[in-house]
Amino acid sequence: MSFETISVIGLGYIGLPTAAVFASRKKNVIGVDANQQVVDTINRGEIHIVEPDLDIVVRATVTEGYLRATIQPEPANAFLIAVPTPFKDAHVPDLSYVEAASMAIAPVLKKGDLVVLESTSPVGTTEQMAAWLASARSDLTFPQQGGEYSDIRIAHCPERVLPGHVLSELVQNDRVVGGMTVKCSEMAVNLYKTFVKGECIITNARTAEMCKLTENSSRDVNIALANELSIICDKLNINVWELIELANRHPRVNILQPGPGVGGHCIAVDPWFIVSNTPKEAKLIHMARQVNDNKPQWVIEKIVAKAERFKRPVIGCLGLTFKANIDDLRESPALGIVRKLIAMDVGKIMVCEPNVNDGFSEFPLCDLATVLREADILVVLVDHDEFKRVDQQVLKEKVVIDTRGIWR
Ligand code: SAJ
Repeated sequence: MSFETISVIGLGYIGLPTAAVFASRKKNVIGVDANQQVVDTINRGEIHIVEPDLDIVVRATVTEGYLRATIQPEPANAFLIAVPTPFKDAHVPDLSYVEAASMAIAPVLKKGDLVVLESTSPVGTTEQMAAWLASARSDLTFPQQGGEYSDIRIAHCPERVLPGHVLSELVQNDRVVGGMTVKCSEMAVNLYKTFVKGECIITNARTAEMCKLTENSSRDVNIALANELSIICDKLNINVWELIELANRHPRVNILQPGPGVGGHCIAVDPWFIVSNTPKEAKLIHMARQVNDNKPQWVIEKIVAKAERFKRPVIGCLGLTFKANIDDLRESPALGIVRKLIAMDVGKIMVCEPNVNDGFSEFPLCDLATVLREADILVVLVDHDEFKRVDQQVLKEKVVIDTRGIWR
């Protein structure tokens, strides 16, 4: 199977780089997105997200005619679904985008096609997707009915790339490929081998779904331990950064770093898919989410306690993004903390975020030198490189709350 035409549904942080990488291997790629602006931007050879080098690959593949975007799905040999899987109220997974994508591609499916779900999904979503497709196309057989002889092959292959390193991780990382049958898995491996240099490891769809959720839950639980330690150490007057460095000298200990909370659209979301599936059993995973979600409030209380010593302090907040050296504000604990400080009117709030400029208008941003000069209280919320380079002499007269441990 040569996969002459590949269609990627959802051209966001995962879908667009994936589409571009297939196109860079001289595959005809049809990118599908429900947003006309996104479609127009890509067809001009431009991009709507920030990811190093992605603009170059998109411009080249659009110009050469290998990548093209459209609103309406068209026939292809393989369909990759990379749409959002957020949660609704009470942390219940919202699969409406997967359902909409399934219904959109169903009319153009034909015998022999492969459909891969890439979106991070609760266990059972791939089977649900197959059921949606089958309900729309009773003239075709799917793995749940036809087994190894089905007309359509279906697999789950979760994305695992780190924002900021997407293009290299797409190629280098191992991929877990969970087909609904063995033939489904084998076909999906053939597809990914177009560009993946890492190993493609075959399992079933449910295990592949759980594997992705486990990876991000593992990180969340480990960060929760670090965050809890930071609160304990604060009470016991111990430097948590030194403590973790020392404990990590043990050959089998590897504690992660505390911070102001866990942000981004993955680690703060995915563990809830496990909790939602198995609420009674997922005790530790649930507790870790709560520890990490409560950390911003703890930071706010620290700042308020320090502010009480002043009449109306200037509070300099350093960083807004969800982690260092990126421009992504999604689910950012730093942004949540700043918003709350402004709403509480704790003092004069000055914010420096060197990676965010155009289009941010919620409150004014200041340059680093001004914040360092004017602030009575300095709060490090993100460990951007610019902040790490600050001359520590400047900090002498200030109250410092360093949630990332960059100025130990
Ligand atoms: N964080 C800490 N302390 C740490 C590490 C991270 O507080 O020691 C915080 C960060 O500041 C940030 C949050 O956790 O707010 C998440 O950052 P991250 O770098 O851990 O992860 P993401 O969300 O950028 O990407 C993760 C990755 N998953 C794992 O490393 C297991 C990535 O490989 C996944 O593809 C991605 O989620 C995803 O799309 O699911």
